[in-house]
Amino acid sequence: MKFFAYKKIIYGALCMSALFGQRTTLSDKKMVIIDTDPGGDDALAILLAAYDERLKVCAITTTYGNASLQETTDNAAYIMHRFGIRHIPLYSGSSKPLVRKHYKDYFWGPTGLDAIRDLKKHSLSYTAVQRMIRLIKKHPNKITILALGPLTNIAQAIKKDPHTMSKVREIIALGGNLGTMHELQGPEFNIESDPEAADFVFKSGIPIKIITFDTATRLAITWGELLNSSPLSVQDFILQMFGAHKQKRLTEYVYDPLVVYAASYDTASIPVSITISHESKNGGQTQGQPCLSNCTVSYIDNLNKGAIISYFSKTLNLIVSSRT
Ligand SMILES: [Ca+2]
Repeated sequence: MKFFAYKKIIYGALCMSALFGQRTTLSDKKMVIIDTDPGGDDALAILLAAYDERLKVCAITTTYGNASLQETTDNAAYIMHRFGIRHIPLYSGSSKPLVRKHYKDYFWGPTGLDAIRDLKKHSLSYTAVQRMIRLIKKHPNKITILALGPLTNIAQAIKKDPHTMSKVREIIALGGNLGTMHELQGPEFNIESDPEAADFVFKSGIPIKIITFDTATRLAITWGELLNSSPLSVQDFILQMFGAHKQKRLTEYVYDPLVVYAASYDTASIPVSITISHESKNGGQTQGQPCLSNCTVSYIDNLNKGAIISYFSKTLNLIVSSRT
């Protein structure tokens, strides 16, 4: 049997990992699907998850969000190619919210990766929802979904096959704003992009942990700090991505990678009851109340900045050691 065919079978049976030389065995690892809309934050989250020794990435599924579905998928494919992540399948999913129009954030520039332009076009499969369901069916109660973009793909999967999706181990999402910072009110982008999908997912009964925009902002890990703890290959990528906006970007905060840390360390969370505004304009505002019974949603609040920076450094530096 040819090496690549043999390897494909091994990875198909045990799910997939981009790690080489890992100390943890494949069966010990926490299986994850990364649902994402790259996005510079997403790019680093993908790298961390792919090289984290505790995680086994079964698939990367893309959604519209920071940019169009074509652009976010091209960006994901580019990141995977650039950093040697070859054994994780990439599936594209939703191109728009359940009922609303997609508006781009432009936080990461018009194409989602700031200054990196003219990326190769990746053909779109639109199979993210089916593949997500298929993986959950194959590994019931084992797979955690890391939700880094609008929750449309996950909502579509629950609508299509609620029984199978009830066997998702948990969802860890970057989403919502509990309004704990006076200067940071208003909806958070991922929930605001598709409040109907978010509401559906939050009410599905699947255990969901959220890291909210205010919590992540209060933590205040800057791109500059992440850059300083990264190997040269990642520094080059970050600086290329930032292009002319480098000085401004390096003082801004890192968000999506926190989800990967929470998955890797099973970070504790506090039960919360979330309501999501459905106003036709400016919907997506979240409000939290203490949850006293039948709680499936919780928020992560107890994050340690030093421990997270140390995790980023340790994990990203595996990129160098695994490729040399
Ligand atoms: Ca994102």
